[in-house]
Amino acid sequence: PRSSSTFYERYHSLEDIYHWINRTQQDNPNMVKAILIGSSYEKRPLYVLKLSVNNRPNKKAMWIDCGIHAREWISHAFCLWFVQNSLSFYKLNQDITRILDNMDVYILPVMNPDGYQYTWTTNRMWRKNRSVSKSSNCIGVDLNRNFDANWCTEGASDEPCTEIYCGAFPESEPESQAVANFLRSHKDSVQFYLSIHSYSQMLLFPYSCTLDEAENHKDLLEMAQEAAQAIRRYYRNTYKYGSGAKTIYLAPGGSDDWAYNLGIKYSFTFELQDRGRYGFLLPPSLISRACNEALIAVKTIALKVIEK
Ligand code: ING
Ligand code: ZN
Repeated sequence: PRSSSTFYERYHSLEDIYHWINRTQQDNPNMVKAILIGSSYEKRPLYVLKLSVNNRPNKKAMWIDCGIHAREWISHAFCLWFVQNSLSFYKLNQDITRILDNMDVYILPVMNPDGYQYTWTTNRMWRKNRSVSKSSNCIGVDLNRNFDANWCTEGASDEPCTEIYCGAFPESEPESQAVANFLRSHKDSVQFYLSIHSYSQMLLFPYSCTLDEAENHKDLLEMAQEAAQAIRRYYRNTYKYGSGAKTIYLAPGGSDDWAYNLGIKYSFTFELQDRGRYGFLLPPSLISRACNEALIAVKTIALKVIEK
C-alpha cells in the first residue's frame, strides 16, 4: 500500500476485520458494543456493532449490513469507514452528532464471512455463501434471494449452480436467518434499513420483487433523489435512483424488500462505485471517494428519517 493510505483506505482480510471489530469495541467502550447475532454456514461468528451514545427512551435506530455478496469488497470497506467516521466526528460534525443523538446504529460489517474468506483465498469473483446443497454438487446460495419476499419467483433461480440461487426455502441460510431474526426482534426501533452492495452507482428502494409501487413510494423517491443530489453537489458524481425492479431488474427474495414488508418503511439498497470500469475490483485508491459519497447519502436519508 501507498505509505500515505490509512487502514480505512485498504481492503482487509476477514481475520483483520474480526480483530478490528474487537479493537473498536475495546477502544470505545462507552459508544460501541459488539453483538453476536448468529453464525455462518461454516460456523464463523456474525457480529453486529451497536453504536449508541445515550439511553433516551423510544430512540429510533438504523441498520446497515455490508458484504451480503462476497466479491463486493467496497461494501465491507464502507461499513468500516462508516463506523470510523461516526466515532471520530461525533460532537464535531453536526450531522453525525444529530444522527447519533437520535438513533442507535446497528452495523453488520460482514454478512457473508464464508464467501468473503473464499474471495481472499480461492476465487475473487465469488458472490454467494458457501453452503452445500443436498441436491447438487454446486455450492452456495445467493443470500439476497433467500429472504421471504416473493421468494424464488422471476429474477431468482431454484438451480443451485446459478449465481442467483434462492436456496431450498426462505431463510434456509444461517446468515439470512440471523439478520431476519435480529430485525424481527428490533423492528419497533429500527426505522431505516440499508444494505450496501456494488457496483453500478444506484440508490434503490422497494420493490425489487415486484413492479408494484411501495405504499410510501413518493417519500422513498424524494429521499433517494435528495441523497443523489447531495452526491452530485459534493462529489460531482452521478447515482441513479428508483425502485429496484424498475431501475435494474426484478429480484425477489432481497433483504430490503423483506425488511420493508416487516414494517421498516425506509428501506434501501445502495450500489456503490463504480459504473463498470473496475467493477468489483475497485482499486484501493478509490475507496475513500466511494465511501465518502455513500456516507453523504446515508446522512441525507438518516436526517430525513429523524424528522419523520
Ligand atoms: N445487486 C443486487 C442483487 O442482489 C438488488 C440488486 C437490490 C436485488 C435490491 C434485490 C434487492 O442482484 C447486486 N450487485 O448484487
Ligand atoms: Zn450485491
